[in-house]
Amino acid sequence: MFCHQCQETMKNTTCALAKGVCGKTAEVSDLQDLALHVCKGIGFWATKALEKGIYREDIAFYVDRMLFATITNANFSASDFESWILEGLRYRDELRMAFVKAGGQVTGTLPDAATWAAFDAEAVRAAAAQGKGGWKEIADENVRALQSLVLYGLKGMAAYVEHAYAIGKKSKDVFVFMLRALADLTDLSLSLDQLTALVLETGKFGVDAMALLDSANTGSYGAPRITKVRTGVRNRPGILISGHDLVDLHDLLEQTKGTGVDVYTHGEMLPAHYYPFFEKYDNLYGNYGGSWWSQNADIEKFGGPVLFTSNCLVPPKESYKHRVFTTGVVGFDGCVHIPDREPGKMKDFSPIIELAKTCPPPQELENGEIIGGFAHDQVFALADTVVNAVKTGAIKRFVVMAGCDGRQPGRSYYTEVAEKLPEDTVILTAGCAKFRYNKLNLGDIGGIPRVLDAGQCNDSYSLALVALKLKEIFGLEDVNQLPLSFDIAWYEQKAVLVLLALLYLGFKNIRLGPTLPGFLSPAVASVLVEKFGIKGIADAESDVAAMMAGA
Ligand code: SF4
Ligand code: SF3
Repeated sequence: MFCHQCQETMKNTTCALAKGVCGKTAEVSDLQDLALHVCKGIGFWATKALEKGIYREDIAFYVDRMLFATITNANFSASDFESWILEGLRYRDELRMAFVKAGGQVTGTLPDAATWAAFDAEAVRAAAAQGKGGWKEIADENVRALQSLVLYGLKGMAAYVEHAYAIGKKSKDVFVFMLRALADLTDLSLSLDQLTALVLETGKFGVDAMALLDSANTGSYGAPRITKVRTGVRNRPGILISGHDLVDLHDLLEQTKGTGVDVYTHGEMLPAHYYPFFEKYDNLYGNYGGSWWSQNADIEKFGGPVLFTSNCLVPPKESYKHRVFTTGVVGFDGCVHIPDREPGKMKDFSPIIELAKTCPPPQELENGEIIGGFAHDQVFALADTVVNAVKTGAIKRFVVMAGCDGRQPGRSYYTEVAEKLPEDTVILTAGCAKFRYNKLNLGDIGGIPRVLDAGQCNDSYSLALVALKLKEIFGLEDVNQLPLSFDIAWYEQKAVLVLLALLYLGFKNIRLGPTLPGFLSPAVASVLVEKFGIKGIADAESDVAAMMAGA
């Protein structure tokens, strides 16, 4: 295997042994490479077919789901990828045939039906084991680095697009870009400049994808508003729901209504509480536990079933595996998978609810509250207060600390930064990075909490909107003139997309930690440093001092 897509990659270079640090096996890693290789082929033929006016949304959505399924900690099942690859090959050939039927010219001969009929799961496994479609096939390290930025950005984009799609919002432009970008990744003649342009274009469509999801979420569930979320438990059985999918949460709340079973959020599902729509469900009790990596301990204590609606799933321990359910692109062999919803219907979560009824209530981990809900509308509603506080000097600086959390002990840096930032600073956050400091009591500035949580990682878009609004209010020419610093934490590929989106929007001097991506080559890393002022982190004390000095 050769996987370097996340921040926890071995020695910050590559997971190349029998298993990745995340627990992904070499077999699954190779199958994921092959699945992406097939998606690139689909992208190639889909782009050709578009020239003839042929567009298949079902195929675009399939590609989207594959990109999402290969994100870190989403799907660990070899058999899922085997069948998806076979499905993808069919799609690719349908596009190729459609192109030919429309008068398109192809070189070489097309494999016939019999050839493809013989290509079965075993053949898929054999091709994957040979490393087909993997990074090792690309020799030039700079091409590999730039392609990684594009591909990982696309994965993040795919996740957000999938969540929006579930709510009924889609964008043909974004789908077409994803297909075209995948096609471009098959073209090894692209220059480094052309690849760099593709990286920035990925950021542009990343903004579009996040805007799409933002409008889907707020359109269906209302604009997030200041909310206090309980961290304690009550004496009834519960279901823990994790991930980013709000439609799954909605289905689950509808089906648990009046059953005596409570629903608790975990990790990135916490911000669901901020949406007014979910207020009517009195069995949506609170948030349980910390961010994704604390799930082993949290699930053990929770005692009831857990539903994973997206990443981040940690390979479950035998002691609680029978209580873990997956849905959507998430998969783990041996865990029950809840099938996709049929058009116009809900997913059927009854197996989870029946199991919950037989389980003890969750054990209490803590008993406090988390405050959040500071997405764009809520912050805009407070704009006068915020602007005044800046003008009077009560707020000296905003520090964006959005992004991901992770297991590495060095991430205590982010807790330290939050603690060490002077009392006249406000932290803007989104994503699961916040679990490093959202339970500290950091106080408020004239009623404005010092930690403003906008929501999930995709709500980093909200933070960008807030910054752009402040720029407008203060009449600045450049967003980088604001008293604003970035100290972003990354782990998986959605954070790559968020970073590319921020670069596209013109934000500079972003601190990125806890380590710079291992998939960057030295030359590509120095371009990011020189052109965009991206920097790694030092220790909390010197970084706080540097940020307060505007660096
Ligand atoms: Fe390693 Fe991260 Fe890839 Fe898992 S996703 S195999 S931890 S680089
Ligand atoms: Fe977290 Fe996985 Fe990135 Fe959505 S849930 S931010 S790590």
